[in-house]
Formats: sequence, structure tokens, C-alpha cells
Amino acid sequence: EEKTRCSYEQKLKNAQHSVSKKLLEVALAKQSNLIASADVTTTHELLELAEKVGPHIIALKTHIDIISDFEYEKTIVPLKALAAKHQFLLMEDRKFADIGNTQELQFTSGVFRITDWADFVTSQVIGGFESLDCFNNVGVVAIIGMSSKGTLTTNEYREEALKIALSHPNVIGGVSQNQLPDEILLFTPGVNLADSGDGKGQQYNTPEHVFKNLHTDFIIVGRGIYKASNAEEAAIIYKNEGWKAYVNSLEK
Ligand code: 5IU
Repeated sequence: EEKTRCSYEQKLKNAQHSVSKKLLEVALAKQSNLIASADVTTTHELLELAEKVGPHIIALKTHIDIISDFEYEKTIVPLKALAAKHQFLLMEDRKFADIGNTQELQFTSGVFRITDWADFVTSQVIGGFESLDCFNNVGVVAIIGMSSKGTLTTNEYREEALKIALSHPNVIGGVSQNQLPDEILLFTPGVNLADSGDGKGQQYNTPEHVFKNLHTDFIIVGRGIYKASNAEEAAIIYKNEGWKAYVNSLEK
């Protein structure tokens, strides 16, 4: 039995959190549901990618701790300027996984000072409900299920993780390879048009698959874009495929 999915307009009407609203507004304005994952290791590559794909994405997902020449002034200040210029949000994929006090320190301190620039962050919910309290100036995307082979995010784990995600006011969405309730935004990585895996446990699906079967809201694409010979062209392809798949999934 197929349940119809919720449109971005409907989700926007029901959105409680300012970051959910912003994401949905940008998605509708750009006709894009694409998040580019910038898994690159230098400031130059990061800024170059952001400049090229910026107009076509709703958010740029960073792993800021893999940037080998990170300097707040040289890395974050120009990245923020590109985000403003091209109207995309910054999603730091930090996957916090500790007690609340430690997560708070990791979020606010160190060289990265994530709290000062990220619009939203990813976090495990393994530390329990209160471990998410420290993220009250950003949106949280909770890790519910992983895309990799042999992940421990079983049905039972996902059910419990979802209870925390749905009840915490800082949570705007979840990362999962399964459908989530309409009240929460679904972010799906493991999307690639050319490959089915990477030989390191990653498992890929197509945009068509994840919109049709998971009713996802946003696709996250890393190597499909930043490894392409022309990253901008690749971003346009994923943006168009993602939007087409979203529109088709509304009609089911
Ligand atoms: N990512 C996944 N799967 C997951 C989670 C996060 O791939 O279940 I949670 C991240 C890892 C990487 C990006 O930063 O999404 C996917 O990159 P590729 O498209 O290059 O595989």
C-alpha cells in the first residue's frame, strides 16, 4: 500500500524551526533538493567547490575537521560569504556522539567554533535526549540510519532514535535510508548515478529510488559531484534528477 508523500509546501506550512523553514524556502526558490557533500581536504578546494555548485544546492555539507589548512579567517569567513552570495546553508556533518557537556565543548570551542557559523549540524542521539540541548542556536539532523554495509542502526535502534528526534525541539530532521514521519525532514546520503558502492562499505541508490521509495526530502551527494571532471555540471545533473524524482514522487 503506497502512501502519498508530503510536498515541500505542506512541510513549510507545518515547519516549527527557523532552519527547516529556510531549507524548504530555498528548495522551492531554487527548485533543488540537493545538498553537496564537500569531502575535500584543503580550503582552496572547499571554496572552489562552493563557488561552482553554490547556485544549484540548498546546503553545503562540510566535514570541517578534514581541512588540513583550516584557519577561521581564511576558511570560514569566505565560505560564509559564498553561502550568502549563492543562498545556501552550511551543514556541518560533525556527528556528535558524546555526553551533553562534551558535545557542548566540541560545538563551541576548539579551532572550528562550529556554533559561530553552521546553520545546522548532524548528531548521533546515542547520548540521549538531553545531549541535544546544547544545539539550541542551530538545527540538528539526527542520525537515525546509516547507508553503509553492516551498520548497527537496526530497526529497533532506529525506532528508539526516532523517538528522541521527534521529541527534541532542536531537531529538524533525520539521516536515514528508511522513510520517516512527515513531521521531520529526511536527509538521504548514499546517492550516486554511476556507482553502486565504493569498495569501502558505502552503498548507493539513485535519486529516483530514494524519492520514490523513501519519500526523502533532500539528497546528499559527495563524490558524484566533487570527483566529477566538471563539478558544476554534475551538480546541475543531480539537481535536475533530484527535482524530477521529487515531482514524480508526489504523483504516486
Ligand atoms: N554519510 C553517508 N552515509 C551515512 C551518513 C553519512 O554517506 O549514512 I549518517 C556521509 C559520508 C559522506 C557523504 O560525507 O555522506 C556521502 O559521500 P559520497 O556521496 O561521496 O559517498
